[in-house]
Amino acid sequence: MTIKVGVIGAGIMGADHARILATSVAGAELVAISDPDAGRRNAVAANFGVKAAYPDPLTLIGDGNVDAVIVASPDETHMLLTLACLDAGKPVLCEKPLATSPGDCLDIVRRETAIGRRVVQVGFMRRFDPGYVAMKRALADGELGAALIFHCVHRNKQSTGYSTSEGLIANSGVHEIDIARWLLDDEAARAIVVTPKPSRLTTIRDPQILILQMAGGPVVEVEIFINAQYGYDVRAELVCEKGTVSLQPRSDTVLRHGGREGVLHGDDWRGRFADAYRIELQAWIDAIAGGGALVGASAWDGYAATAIATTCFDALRTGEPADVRLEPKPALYAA
Ligand code: ISE
Repeated sequence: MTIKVGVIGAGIMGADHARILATSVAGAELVAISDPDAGRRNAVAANFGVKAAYPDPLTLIGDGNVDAVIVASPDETHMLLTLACLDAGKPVLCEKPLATSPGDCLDIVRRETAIGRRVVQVGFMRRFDPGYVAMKRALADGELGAALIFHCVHRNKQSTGYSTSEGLIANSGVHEIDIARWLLDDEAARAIVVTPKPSRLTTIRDPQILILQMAGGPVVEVEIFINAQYGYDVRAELVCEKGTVSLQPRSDTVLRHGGREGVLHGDDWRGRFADAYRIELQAWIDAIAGGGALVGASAWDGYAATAIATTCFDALRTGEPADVRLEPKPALYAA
């Protein structure tokens, strides 16, 4: 069975999802693309032989030839497009964030809960990254003992178009929030954000240190630095009672030149997480085709990530710790 997929958005991520679907995912066919920018949508359509290229995303969702939808349009459009997919009864993989406010995320959670089965997956692709998957397995094996501290580093070469200090958390920090919840199988209870004097190469509070106290005990500490200049760099080390487990620096090559030895850092996240994106899309297609449960982040996870990020905004503004308050979790998302 082939799942016919429509991709909404032909920007950086939409075009990349389209490419991965068209070239590297078994059992999927890219049948439609939508973007208000004719140049971008026509380029994706031409590159991958897609006949249906629409300016309007709702036309794509309504296209009877489209079985499932990827939403990779601007963040503020995610909520309405995901709701439209739910109304059309089509499985949807929505890029992060699920919506830009906790209330909007809850609208999606409520709509999905009323349907009574999971239709929405949120594009937190790190859950499929082989490195993070191995870290989670190491923790589950039990040899390391209980998790104590999760150190994370999230550096971008240069900011990609967002211009507020909150944007660091909403755009980049949100991945760390999600991976910490997933890895530790725990919920954030309290957030603290501290910042040094900002880099002189930016006008916002960059870098930032985000600290999450998890309900079950561990502390998560995240450096976010989105104008780090030298390249894209994501690191993580989980400190446990009897040892630690870290991500390996990811590079296919080691460069030795001019008296130095080093690994290469790409310009953005697409190379670093190429495997994660491919495995994520394959798992999504397999779940839809097999009628099985979706295995990626749920609408509830999308809500939690946005709610925790919003709590971090408060902590950033006030310089004080802020408590995370989540709504009760519906039974649909138990386990
Ligand atoms: C970007 O929007 C992403 O989602 C990337 O995965 C993340 O690493 C980057 O910091 C964000 O700007």
